[in-house]
Amino acid sequence: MTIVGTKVLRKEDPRFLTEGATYTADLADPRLEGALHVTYVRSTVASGRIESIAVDGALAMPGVVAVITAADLPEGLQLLAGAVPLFPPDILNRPVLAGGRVRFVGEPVAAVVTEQAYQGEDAAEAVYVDIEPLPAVVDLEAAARDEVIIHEDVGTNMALDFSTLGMATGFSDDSFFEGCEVVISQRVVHQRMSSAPLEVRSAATVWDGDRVVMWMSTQAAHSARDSIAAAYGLDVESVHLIAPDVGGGFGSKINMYPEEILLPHLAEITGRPIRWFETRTENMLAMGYGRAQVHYATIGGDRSGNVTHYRVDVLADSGAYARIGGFLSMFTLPMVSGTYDIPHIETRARSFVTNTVPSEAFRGAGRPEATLSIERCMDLFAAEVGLDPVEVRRRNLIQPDTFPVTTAVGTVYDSGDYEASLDMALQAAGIDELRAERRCRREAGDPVAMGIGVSVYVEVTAGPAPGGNEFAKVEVTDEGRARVYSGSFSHGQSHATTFAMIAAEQLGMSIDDIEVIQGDTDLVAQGTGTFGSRSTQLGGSAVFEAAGSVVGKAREVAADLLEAAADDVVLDTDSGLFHVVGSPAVSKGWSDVAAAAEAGSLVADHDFNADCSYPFGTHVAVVDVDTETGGVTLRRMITCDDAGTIINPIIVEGQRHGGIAQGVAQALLEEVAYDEDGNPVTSNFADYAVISMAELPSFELVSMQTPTPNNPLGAKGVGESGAIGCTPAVQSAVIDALSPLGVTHIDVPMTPQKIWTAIAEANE
Ligand code: MCN
Repeated sequence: MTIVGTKVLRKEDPRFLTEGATYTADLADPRLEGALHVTYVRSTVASGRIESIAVDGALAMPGVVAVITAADLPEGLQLLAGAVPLFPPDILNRPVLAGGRVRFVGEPVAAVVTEQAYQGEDAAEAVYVDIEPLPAVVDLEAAARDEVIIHEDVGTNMALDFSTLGMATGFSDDSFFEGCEVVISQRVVHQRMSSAPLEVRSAATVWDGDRVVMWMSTQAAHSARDSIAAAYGLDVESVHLIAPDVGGGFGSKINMYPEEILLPHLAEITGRPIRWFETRTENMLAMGYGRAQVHYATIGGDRSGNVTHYRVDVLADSGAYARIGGFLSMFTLPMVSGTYDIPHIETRARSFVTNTVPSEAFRGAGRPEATLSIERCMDLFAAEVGLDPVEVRRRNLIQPDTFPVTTAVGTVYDSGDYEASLDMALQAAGIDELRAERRCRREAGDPVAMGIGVSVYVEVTAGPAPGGNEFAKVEVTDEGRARVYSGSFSHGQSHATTFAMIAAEQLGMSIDDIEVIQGDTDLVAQGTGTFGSRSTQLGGSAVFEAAGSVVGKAREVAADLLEAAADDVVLDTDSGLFHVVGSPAVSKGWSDVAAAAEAGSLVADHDFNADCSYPFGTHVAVVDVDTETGGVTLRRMITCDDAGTIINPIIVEGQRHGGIAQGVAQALLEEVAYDEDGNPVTSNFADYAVISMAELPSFELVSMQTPTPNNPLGAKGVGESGAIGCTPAVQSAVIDALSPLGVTHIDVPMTPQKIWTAIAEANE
């Protein structure tokens, strides 16, 4: 029966819509009865030396059980371990609680443990932290100049130079562009963005004898388990990590934070279960942000529109310590060529610490940056050679008959037809009519300027190269139903539906007969987690393979029942019945087979390993820009996103919608900002302009499916595509609208103020 590719409604929804979800902060598990609450005391200055911490006042407050500072922590809990394999040990590592030095506003300095959560809020204010302020460096490019050093013991703000790891080519001299008729340079800003999950961070823990039981809002239960085990010197079997429903992560909940790692210690010293959840403001002060890169990009080619040279210098802001943000350029560097056949490319990438929250991943994580820079350069190049930007793109696109193709930076794209996606998106947009309307309005001198922007993108999923692995186990129960145990962890992506669809099609069962179990390290033997749009191609393929193996075992049992050779027995996946080839009249169902099988034998697991895949597509944005106010109306957003074979079109549409919304947000609205002293000025949803439906049109989605040869499903990832393709298209559309006024570039987010200023400057 064909289930994959059909519009199956989400299995998750009936529970969400009737009972509601159970997030970590809502847990009513009896093991958490009598839990104490933790409130963190945070640094109020961006850079300084802690002179003293006075806790006596807080200890005397009602309900206070303990107040813990760095001085109270055992050796193994001083630094946050894990997360960053690329950095030398103990270099630029993040303390669990800041001791001598604070390096960003919001950094945890002390933990206050109270009977009730509200008592913690009061007591935290009574912890007096005397901090001697030091000069702060907030701006990435200022940090790169090393005038103010953030980690005195390291002596430089540079966290990582990717050339030393062989991941960047390095730069030759200026003769690189010799022979190019046209050379254009642009500084491209990729502002700091919050992933703003609706559920903020939260965790709870209790010791069960020598075992830690921990509930946590995470994207990766098994790696959270491993981090706890490493921090407490335990075997991984001594930690039971449970991820209940998670209300979004978008990259920010891949790795553990100090606020979480400390909880088992607090449970140990108090002998009580511990709960922690943060407020939205704490989340905005201390959960890792994404993007935060600046690129210096230069493009070169000839006057006929052929791009031959590209050079990009990546500066990445890792925040105060070297966490994920310090190495995200490893996802940027392989994708700098975009969808274009550019023979000569040079790259450099360095990450630097600043006095800001340590950066983490955010939807796209390194790839939106590569895309925005090359797409911006394509537009600038087209303007310089006097050709239509679509024409210049078309002229330079990688051709469909060349796949698998290796780009000048050595990345091997698996499959694609970039020009077909461009054609389909342009056709759906009605590009000729749009251009005609734009011409008329320009001629009429309409003060509301119309702009059209196009971006053609490719991204990498299941990265970094060469690829990754994920685990699944499938077992058929005694009643002839199936359980799928997945090492991926859905925190909004609907794996309970899509993984059930994959298993159902293999097993010839109804998806209602399939239960998907995930996010519990005692129930699922191993797992990597959900990020990098990896789950379908790796986790889904693991389910596919494991289910196939179970069918193989079941055929043996059915063969005995049918008194035939196993090789002659087939499973009719339409009916879910086993029969001898050519004799469907006599058959056995899953319940017959399960009853006859040795107990617990209809089970198989699979650790699926594959190369990365490269989804691609084209986004077209149509905007109206009010040249008197700088206000932008995004009129239309047309996208063609090719993620290979689609498992569930409804879910994929949802993923594309979410990604596009966050991509538009980056183009027009959202930016995490600090003042020059490092004080956050966007610490709640009143100051941080989270995008809403009010700013968005109804998206027009074009579908296209070019399977990848890298996995049996033919599926590529789709979770981040919207956020990658859309930002450059919107940026291009706004600049296109203003190009008759002489505006050639505006950094994202293109707020009304920035647009108004660009118009004013162009007028001057
Ligand atoms: N899918 C499909 N066919 C494909 C590809 C995907 O039907 N060819 C379906 C999948 O089966 C899955 C969903 O689409 O149900 C997303 O799959 P995939 O692209 O494999 O991505 P992951 O499941 O690994 O999810 C990660 C991705 C990332 S990296 C971020 S960030 C993100 C995103 O998913 N964060 C999200 N989507 C999110 N959606 C929600 N609601 N919340 C988040 O935090």
